[in-house]
Amino acid sequence: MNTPILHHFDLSPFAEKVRLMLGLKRLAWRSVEIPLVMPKPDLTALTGGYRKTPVLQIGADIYCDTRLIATELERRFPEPSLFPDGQQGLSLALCAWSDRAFFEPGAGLSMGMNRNGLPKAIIDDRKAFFNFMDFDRLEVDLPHLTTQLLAHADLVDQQLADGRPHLLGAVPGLADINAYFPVWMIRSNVPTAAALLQRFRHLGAWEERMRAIGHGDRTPLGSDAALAEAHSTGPLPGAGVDPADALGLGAGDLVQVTPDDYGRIPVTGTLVTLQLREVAIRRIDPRAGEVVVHFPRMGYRVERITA
Ligand SMILES: N[C@@H](CCC(=O)N[C@@H](CS)C(=O)NCC(=O)O)C(=O)O
Repeated sequence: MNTPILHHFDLSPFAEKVRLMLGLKRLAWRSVEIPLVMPKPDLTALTGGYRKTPVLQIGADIYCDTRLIATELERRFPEPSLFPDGQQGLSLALCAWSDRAFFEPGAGLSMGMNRNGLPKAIIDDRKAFFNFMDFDRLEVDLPHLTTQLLAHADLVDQQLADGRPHLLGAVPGLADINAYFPVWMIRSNVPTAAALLQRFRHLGAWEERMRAIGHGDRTPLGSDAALAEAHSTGPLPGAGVDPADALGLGAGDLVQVTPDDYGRIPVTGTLVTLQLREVAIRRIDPRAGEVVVHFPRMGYRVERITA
């Protein structure tokens, strides 16, 4: 029951981030393939509406967003660490860089170069979802997006320029995984990626080292089995509500939690955890039973609602 379940699809770059975390920690995990577009009824039965990819399930605890998934995996499975040499704050801070500034031009290039070959359902879904992408200008913007992507890839190359094997030293960690997943995305999706990236002298060998981390020990699982597992397991007790929290909320308050960037679908439940690093809400779902859905504080708006 404590074996993690990752709800994801193979093409997802944010899921690649978590697959590498699982690989670095050499964990066994179960893989539930989710649809690429809405609706995702089996996923949202667990999350209460959150639709982004990936989501990590452990029993009846559901972890949304890769930055919280990183800290939860580290808490439950400390060794090998995602934060070697005490680099936790810096490594997590880098999520703000790579999840947005590095990812967005890469996602724009991937979409802009492939949109003619993609099913209409995917284009329509992502048009409504990726509010940072101007679909009317994507083709015109390809050169600009290329410059932005390369400027960020260059930061990685600069950091590796003294010959160190990984970004913060000898051992790989979340800092590397953060920097790697946008590069993985464009290598997978952008036909000109090899030509674009060949100017960087250190990137390629580092990418090979990152690939060698692997994905741990993955076995497939059906979404019905994942829902049944949530249903038959109770969630962990929450960490409680910080009385000094600026929002002034209390345990048991009915709240909604909403991403503040894209995919702004609110999730409603009763508050069980409100701490500096995490918010978690309890909800009852007819199929998943009693679950607790966890989010990072960073990037999520928490609001009290009246029933
Ligand atoms: N902040 C989120 C971002 C996740 C995200 O944007 N994932 C993309 C896929 S790589 C997504 O949800 N795409 C739409 C979908 O899968 O429905 C995280 O770190 O997990």
